[in-house]
Amino acid sequence: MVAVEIPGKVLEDMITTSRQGIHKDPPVANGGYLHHCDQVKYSNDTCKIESIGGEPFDPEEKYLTTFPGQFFDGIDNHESLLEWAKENNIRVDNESGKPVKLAIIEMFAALLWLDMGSFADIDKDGDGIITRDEVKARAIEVFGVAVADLVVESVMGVADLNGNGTITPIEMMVVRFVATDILDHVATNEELCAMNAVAAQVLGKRPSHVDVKRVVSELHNILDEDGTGKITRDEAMRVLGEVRRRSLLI
Ligand SMILES: [Ca+2]
Ligand SMILES: [Ca+2]
Repeated sequence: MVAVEIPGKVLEDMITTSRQGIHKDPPVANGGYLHHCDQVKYSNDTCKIESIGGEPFDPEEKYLTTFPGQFFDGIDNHESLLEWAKENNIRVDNESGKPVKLAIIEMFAALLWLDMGSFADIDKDGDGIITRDEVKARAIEVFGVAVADLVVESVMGVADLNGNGTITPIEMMVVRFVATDILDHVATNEELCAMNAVAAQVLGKRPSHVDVKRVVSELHNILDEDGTGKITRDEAMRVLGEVRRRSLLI
C-alpha cells in the first residue's frame, strides 16, 4: 500500500471507470471494482463522489489516498491515475509503501491496546514499567490462553517504540492515541481533549493537574516533531512508523 495525494477528479474517475461493468446489461464483472472506506460517499447512480470525510467533494482538491502500489505499474489499468502520474512525474517504486498484511496487523495490534485496560491493570507489580511477562499475563486474562502468545508479539511490537523490550506509560499512551484515532479520527482540533481522555485511561484514574501537565508535555516532546505545539495525525503515525518491530509476516 502507498499513500499519495491525488486530485479528487482522478480519484472519482478511478472509481467510476473501475465500476463501468455494473451499468451494462447484464452487468459485467472485470475484477477491478474499486472499493473505498466509509469516509468516501460515492453514488453508483450519478457516478459522482458526494463527500469525503463529511466535507463536500471538490474535484480540484488533493486528497491523501492509500491504495496498492501496483496501480502505478498498471495493474487494473487505472488510466486516469497513470496519466496523472506521468504528467506530474510521480514515480512509485517497488520499495515504496508497506505490505498490506503488515499494515493490517499493525492496525489491529494498535487496536488491541484498547482492550487491554489501564496501565495499572497490566503493570501488576506497580513498578511503572510493563514487561513482556506482564503483557502476557494480561493478554491471557483478556483474550484467553489460546491466542495470548500471538497477541503478545503483536502488541509489544507495535507499542515498544524505542525497542527496549518494555512499555512505559508514554509508549502506551502513544499507541492508544493512535488506536483511538484509527477508530474515531480524533486528531483534529480536539486533539488535546482527546489526549486528556487517553491520559485518564492510561493512568487508570482521572489524571491530576500535575499528571496531565507532565504527561502531555512529555507526549508533546515525542509527538510534536515540527514544534508547532499541535500534534497532527501525521506526526503520531510517523512515531508509530518508527517502531522497531519483529517480522510479523512470517
Ligand atoms: Ca511492571
Ligand atoms: Ca520501550
